[in-house]
Amino acid sequence: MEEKISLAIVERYFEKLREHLALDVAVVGAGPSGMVAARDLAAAGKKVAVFERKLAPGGGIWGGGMLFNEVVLQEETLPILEDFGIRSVPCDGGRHTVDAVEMASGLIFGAARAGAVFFNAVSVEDIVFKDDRVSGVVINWSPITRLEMHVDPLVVTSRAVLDGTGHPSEIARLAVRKAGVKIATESGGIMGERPMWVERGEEATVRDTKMLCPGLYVSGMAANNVSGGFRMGPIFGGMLRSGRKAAALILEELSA
Ligand code: 48F
Repeated sequence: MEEKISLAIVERYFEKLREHLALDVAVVGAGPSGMVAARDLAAAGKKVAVFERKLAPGGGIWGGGMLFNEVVLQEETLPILEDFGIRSVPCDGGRHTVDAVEMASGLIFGAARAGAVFFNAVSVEDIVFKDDRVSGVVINWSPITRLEMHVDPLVVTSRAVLDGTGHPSEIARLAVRKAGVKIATESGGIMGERPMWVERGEEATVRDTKMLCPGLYVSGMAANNVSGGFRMGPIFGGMLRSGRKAAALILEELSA
């Protein structure tokens, strides 16, 4: 019995990994924007994997605002929540509150159910950059990177990579720093996030969700950071819309 349980896990895990070594889309970061994108892409029939550094996917959702586990969403973004079966409660100004735990778990479940595969506790430490194009991700176990163990990574190739890494925009940073790419921002580099201005931040997150260079897209707070957008705190409508837009842009390119 004991070895059969281990065998079942090992066999299924490696089957999953083998099936996802060559992807349509590699989503880096399981925050709200990455998970909405992953769900939409998988629902459209694309082979999608989400690589998340932490043990629990969900990014910055779980803690709501200052650990009060509720987040706020604009009325017009409710249809995205409804696609995941996540509930909300109306508050003033045409906004709604959402239980942060229901939202995080609902997005995870929805993306997984649509067919996106999660590799949690896995960090993307580099990109594959071939023929002037981002063509995959270089992965390692998060504990290995955290402990700075000298262990070589594995590589997953992908037709498109989505940087959904949040505030640090780690994948765009790698493209600029290591591949010397000029990305699609005003300066051609990382502009850096600006302070809090909710309305502007929400707008910018969606506007700056785009292709940064061949093969590389950006969503969520990573989009704000690369293009110099304002931050917005625990209002999440922009994040959901950003994920949806990223998926649509990627689908358009992959189907061209
Ligand atoms: O930051 P995060 O939640 O992504 P997001 O979609 O959403 C931002 C909001 O949560 C919040 C906000 C809303 O107003 O401002 O901050 O932009 O999640 C990003 C995820 O990416 C993971 C990280 O652990 C987090 O869960 N991540 C970051 N770098 C890497 C990574 C990496 N190199 N490899 C794998 N995962």
